[in-house]
Order: sequence, then C-alpha cells, then structure tokens
Amino acid sequence: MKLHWSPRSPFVRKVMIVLHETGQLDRVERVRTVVAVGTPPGPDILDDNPLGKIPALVLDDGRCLFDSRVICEYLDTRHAGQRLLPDDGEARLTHLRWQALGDGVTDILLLMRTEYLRAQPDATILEGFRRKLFASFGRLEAEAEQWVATPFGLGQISVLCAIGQLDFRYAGSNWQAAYPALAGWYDAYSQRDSVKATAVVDDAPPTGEDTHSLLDFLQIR
Ligand SMILES: N[C@@H](CCC(=O)N[C@@H](CS)C(=O)NCC(=O)O)C(=O)O
Repeated sequence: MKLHWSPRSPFVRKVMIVLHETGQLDRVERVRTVVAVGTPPGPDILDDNPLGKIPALVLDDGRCLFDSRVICEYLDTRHAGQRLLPDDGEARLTHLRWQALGDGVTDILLLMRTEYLRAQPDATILEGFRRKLFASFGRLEAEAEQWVATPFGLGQISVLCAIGQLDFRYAGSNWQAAYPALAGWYDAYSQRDSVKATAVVDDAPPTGEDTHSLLDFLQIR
C-alpha cells in the first residue's frame, strides 16, 4: 500500500500512530506529498485523492482511501490485536465522539494559522476560532479523566494529535497551566512508543513567521 505522507501533518500522524500500534508499518510505502491550502494541488495527489488532501492511502488494488478516519478504521480491521475502534456499542461511540472533537480542534488550528498568515487577517474569523478552541479545550479538560479509564484507541489518538499540533505550531502557549488534567494525561500518553516515534517535524526552510502575537491573542500564555 502507498501512503501519501508528510512529517508535518497531524492527520497523517493519526495514521502513523495506528500503523505503529497495530504492527503494520512495513505494509505501507510512504510517499512524500506536499500540500497546503494556499497552494493549488498537483496531479500527484489529485489523481489519488480528488480533494487534494493528505493522508490518502492507495490500496494494492488501486483504490484510494481518504480521509484519516476512513484509513484508520480500515487499518484497524487488518490486524489481530485489540481494536482501536471497538466494533459497536457505547465504546465505539465514545471513540468516535473523541475523534470528532480531536480532529475538529486540529482543523481549527490549521485554519487559524492560514488566516493569521494572510496579509490582512480577518479579526472576526480569528475570534471565532479562538472561542471554539477555548470551548474545545474546556471540554477536553472536563473529560480527561475518562480517557485514562477507557482502553487506548482512536479517540485518544486524535486528541493527542490535536494537542501535538498546538505544541508544534504554538510552542510556548503554556496551555498546560490552564488545563492541568489534560496536561497530565497528555504527558503520560506521550510516552507511548507510537506517539514518540511520530512526533510532527517541520522539515521546511524557516519562514520567519512569528506566532507570538497570535499566542497573545489566544491568551494562554
Ligand atoms: N479530514 C481530513 C483532513 C486532512 C487535512 O486537512 N490534511 C491537511 C494536511 S494536515 C491537508 O491536506 N491540507 C491541504 C488542503 O487542505 O488543501 C482527514 O482527517 O484526513
């Protein structure tokens, strides 16, 4: 199988964590694919994923799976260990709910940075992102204890990738001070081999971009 991949993508990271956790790393060939909202996608990705996004997983029969949710669920049916997304019932709903929240936070972080880096960012749009982020982190904090009690799975993986993205692009935000239960949980789960091995890395040349005023705006210093 061929995975459209980048070391910078939090959504690709979800897939990489699942591959690690389920012992399937050697089933996938990673192909570096560069995408960005501000850059029109080329045929390298569009031929496989018409939405022009990564991750995208090309199966051996030529079909392509996207997005990360579909890929992770597919991979989870291809191993003999404990399922990361339980088959049915309350446990499945719990993981799907957390996945939606984690992925939603990641989406906001990506969109917020895109807006912020525009020549004239729209203050109203940024304010909307800010409120949604605070509300989401409040919800994550309130539910952090339940995650320890729930077997590790896709829900926790999505939330880990969302928080990893905050740390990656907004290092120094000091979110841990405002959300201590979440921080404790995050620290503990960050020790997993799959999480350590997939930390997001920026291999692009430095842009001189300054996110400090955005950190002030977020007021989580
Ligand atoms: N819902 C999608 C989101 C994927 C996504 O937004 N990926 C980013 C990279 S982290 C991307 O491809 N951005 C390029 C674009 O939106 O055109 C998923 O879960 O895979």
